[in-house]
Amino acid sequence: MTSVVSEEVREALDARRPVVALESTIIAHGLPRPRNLRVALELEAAVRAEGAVPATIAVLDGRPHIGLDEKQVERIANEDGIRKLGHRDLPLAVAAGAGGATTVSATALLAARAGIRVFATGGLGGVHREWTVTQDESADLGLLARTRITVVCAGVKSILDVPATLQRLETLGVAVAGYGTDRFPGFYLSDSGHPVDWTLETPQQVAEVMRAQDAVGGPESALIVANPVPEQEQLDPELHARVLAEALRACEAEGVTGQAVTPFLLDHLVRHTDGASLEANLAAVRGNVRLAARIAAAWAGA
Ligand code: PSU
Ligand code: MN
Repeated sequence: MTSVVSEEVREALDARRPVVALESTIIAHGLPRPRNLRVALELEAAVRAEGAVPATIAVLDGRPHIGLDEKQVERIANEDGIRKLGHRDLPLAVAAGAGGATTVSATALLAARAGIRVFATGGLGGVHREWTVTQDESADLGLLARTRITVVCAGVKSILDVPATLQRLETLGVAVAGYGTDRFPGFYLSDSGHPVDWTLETPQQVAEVMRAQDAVGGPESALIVANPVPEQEQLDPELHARVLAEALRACEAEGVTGQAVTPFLLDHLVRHTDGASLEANLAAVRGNVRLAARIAAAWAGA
C-alpha cells in the first residue's frame, strides 16, 4: 500500500525538518461546511507559521496521500458521501480504488509508515458510554497501542466515557502526559475531572520522552500529549453537561450506531450550543496544531 507523499513533505522528511501529520475525518465529518474547508487550510497555515510542514492525510482514488494540495483538501471538505476510514478500512478502500477521510487510527498508521513522528488532532476516540451494551470502543486506542507516534490532542472527546477510556489506555500500555497540567483535558472543557500521572511543560521535554521511548524499547506504542483548551475558550461546563445529555438521548432515540455515533453527537452539540461547541473544538485543535509543530521542531532538532 504505497502512499503518495507530497513533494513538500518528502523534502522536509529527507532533510529532517519538522513535519506534523493532520487527520482528515475532522474535516469531512467533524466540522460543518463551509467552515470545515477554511479550518483545514487555517490549520495547515498554523503549522507553517511555526516553521513546520503540514501533512494532511487522506485516501484519494484508492491511494493514501501524505500531504494534500489545496484542490485535494477541497475534495475532502466538499465531496458528498465521503467515507470515514479507520485503519481497518485502508486496504478495502485501496483495493476498491475508493477514497475517504482518515480517522486518528488510519492517520496515525499512515503517518508512522511515512516516517512522521508527530500528529495533531482535536480529541481522540475512545470508550463510548453504554460500552457494556454496544461494545463501542474507537479503534484509535488499539492502534495507538502499536504505533510509535506522538499525538497531540485535547484529551478524548467528552461525549465518551472518559475514565473508562483512561483505564483502557493504561491497560493497552499507551503513555499519557498532560501538557502544562496534571488534569486530563476534557476536549471542549479544559479539565475532564480526571487526573493524569505525568506532566510535561515544554516541547523539549516532550521530545526527550520520545527519545526515551525509543531508547527503552518494548512495544511500539504511542505517546499522548494531552493539551487543554485554554479556560477562557472552553465551552461553558453547565451548557456542555446539559446539551451532551440531550445529544446522548437523541442518539439513542434515533438508533444511531457504529461509525455514525461520533459525527452525530458532535453535530448535535454544534447545533444546540449555537456554535459555541464548535468554537471550543476549534480553539482546542488550533492549540494542538501549534504545540505539535513546536514538538516536531524539538524532535527534528535532536
Ligand atoms: N477530533 C475532533 N473531531 C473529530 C474526530 C476527532 O475534534 O471528528 C474524529 C477522529 O478522526 C477520531 C474519530 O479518530 O473522530 C473517532 O471516531 P470513532 O469514535 O467512530 O472511532
Ligand atoms: Mn465507534
